[in-house]
Amino acid sequence: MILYRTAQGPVVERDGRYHAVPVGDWDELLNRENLAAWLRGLDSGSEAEVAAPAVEDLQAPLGTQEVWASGVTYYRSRNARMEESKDAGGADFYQRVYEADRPELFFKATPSRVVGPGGVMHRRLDSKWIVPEPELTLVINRRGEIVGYTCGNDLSCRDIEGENPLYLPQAKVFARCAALGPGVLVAEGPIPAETPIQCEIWRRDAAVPVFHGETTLAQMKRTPEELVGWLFKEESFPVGCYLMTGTGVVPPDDFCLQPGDVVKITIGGIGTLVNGMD
Ligand code: DO4
Ligand code: MG
Repeated sequence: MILYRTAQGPVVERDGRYHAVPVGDWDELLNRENLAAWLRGLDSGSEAEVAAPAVEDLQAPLGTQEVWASGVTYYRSRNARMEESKDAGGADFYQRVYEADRPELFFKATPSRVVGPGGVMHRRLDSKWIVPEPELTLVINRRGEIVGYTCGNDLSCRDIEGENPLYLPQAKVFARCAALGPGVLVAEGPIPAETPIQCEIWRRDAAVPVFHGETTLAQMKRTPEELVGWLFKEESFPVGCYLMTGTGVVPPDDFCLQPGDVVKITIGGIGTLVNGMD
């Protein structure tokens, strides 16, 4: 089942058919007891059926939740970070966090900094090395239960974070720095390890993408439950929160996003999140 947030209210796709969800408030919906079972049991009579939402009607599938992120959860990210920060002595601390019990967790965005499907993300103008990070994003209710999964883009300024680790918030948090969507795969069990995560970047009218990369969840060093356990330690989220789980796909070191680029992030079972760059 995929839950979409549209201008007309939440819509759930079940076995290829779409139904309006009779709870308009996204925060309330995410925090329902047994969300998956409740959505499965919704009246499937024709009166509840609606047309598939048009792409232009899709909104970022979040309410008032904060978005957090995990880092260096894939070997590919560990290597990329060690390379970008070598002049700042980064080799050691990225290797250490990759191996430590405690993961890297950082604040990524408030809802106003998040764009939805088709939204335009912002290239920080004081960065000369900005890249998308395609990340499985966990949708977590106030009880710390993973209720779903969506595609996330943790847009990152590699030059700013590589210059000095204390600049991480500036490399990560700025206007339109995160994208989520297209919908939420409602968790009816753990997400399979073989789930593919792909990223394509298209430029102007090129016939092929300027970048294509992919990984699978099996390459992630930590489990979603482990990351959520750390995030909810000594912290509470009254309406739940979203957690990006880190990137395993990094474009080559000479790659930088350009105005007009289109980033497509596809995660198996969820769909494709498409965003332009300003
Ligand atoms: O430590 C810097 C950020 C890491 C990150 O965002 C990732 O691995 O996805
Ligand atoms: Mg990231």
